[in-house]
Amino acid sequence: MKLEAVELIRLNVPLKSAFRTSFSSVNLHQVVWAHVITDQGEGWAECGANERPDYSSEYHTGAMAVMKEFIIPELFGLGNELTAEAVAPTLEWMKGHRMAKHALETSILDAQLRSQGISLAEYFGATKSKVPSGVSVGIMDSIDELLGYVGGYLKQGYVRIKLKIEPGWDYEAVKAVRDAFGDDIPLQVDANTAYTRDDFDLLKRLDEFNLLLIEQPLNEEDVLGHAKLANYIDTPVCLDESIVSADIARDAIELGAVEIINIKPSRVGGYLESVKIHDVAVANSIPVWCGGMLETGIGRAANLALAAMPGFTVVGDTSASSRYFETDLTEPFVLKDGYIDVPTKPGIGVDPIPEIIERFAVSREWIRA
Ligand code: OSB
Ligand code: MG
Repeated sequence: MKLEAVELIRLNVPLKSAFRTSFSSVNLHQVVWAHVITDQGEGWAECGANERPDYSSEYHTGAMAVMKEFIIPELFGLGNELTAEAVAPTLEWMKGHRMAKHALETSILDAQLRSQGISLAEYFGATKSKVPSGVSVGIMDSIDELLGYVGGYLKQGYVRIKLKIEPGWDYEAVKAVRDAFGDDIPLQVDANTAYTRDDFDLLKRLDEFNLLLIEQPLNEEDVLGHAKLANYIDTPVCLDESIVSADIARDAIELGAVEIINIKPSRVGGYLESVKIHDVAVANSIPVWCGGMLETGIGRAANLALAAMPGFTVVGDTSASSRYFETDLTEPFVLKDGYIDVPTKPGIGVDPIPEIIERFAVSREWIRA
């Protein structure tokens, strides 16, 4: 393949309700899409970067800058040698910027597979045609509000609930959900790095709720702290922010810092690295699940294909598009008896709807060879 042009589209898509985590509260999904034109056809991907560098060091204006200044010129430089598999080796000299790399690698993978008539799920060797769907529930202003949302999601059929937590919104919130909905609902929590090594006793109190896991309680760089915590509490420790590569995953497993891994393709630099993390985890009997970054259909489609791989034995955050959005930017992803169908069409398997892109796009910029 040969790369001919890249369009970077910045979109502001309203959320149905504010999504609050320990690091931010957002009403708008502000996001960048990469749209590549190759001699074999086009491809699409969603960059996982947030508006501010609050989840990771990347943010979307920065991601666009690094794409334009460094990544896209390298890919033009490959000439006819461009393949999705060549992207990571070509960019290996470039430190970090994994979300920016992911957006380009994935849009090129989409173009490649569309031209070959192969779906992303087939390319991954995925074994499932539908995946069970969990939902991530933000921090609320009151316990009543939280119970209203959780009850609504359970009624819709979500098979697992994840509560965002932070100091002051942890034990009581989890207890209220257990008291209201019982001990049998699959329940887990995500702290997005909000605790420290001084909080181990507080986190140990959560053991009484029989949670599936606690996700990223400590700072992303405190891998050893997670190993100490995993030793101290009964709730399985899951890492999200800390796991940025297959090498880190291998080390965290060996250190006893991680018992379950959240794989987010954008965080780790793409789907090819995600597959490597899946393989490392499976080889070490560590279950994995697919996380999300509030993706529109473009990102959601590809995550579902990944989640259909055999090692994804834990329910992920791959919720229906109606969880976040009033208006879909692609074909919708619909919850059916707790499951969402894995796309079967070539590439990521969905197409953006041009009129809807026009409605939400705040800028569109072309970069040509
Ligand atoms: O930590 O998993 C996270 C959303 C944005 C940034 C980080 C996270 C999340 C979520 C929601 O929990 C996942 C989703 O439904 O896409
Ligand atoms: Mg998380």
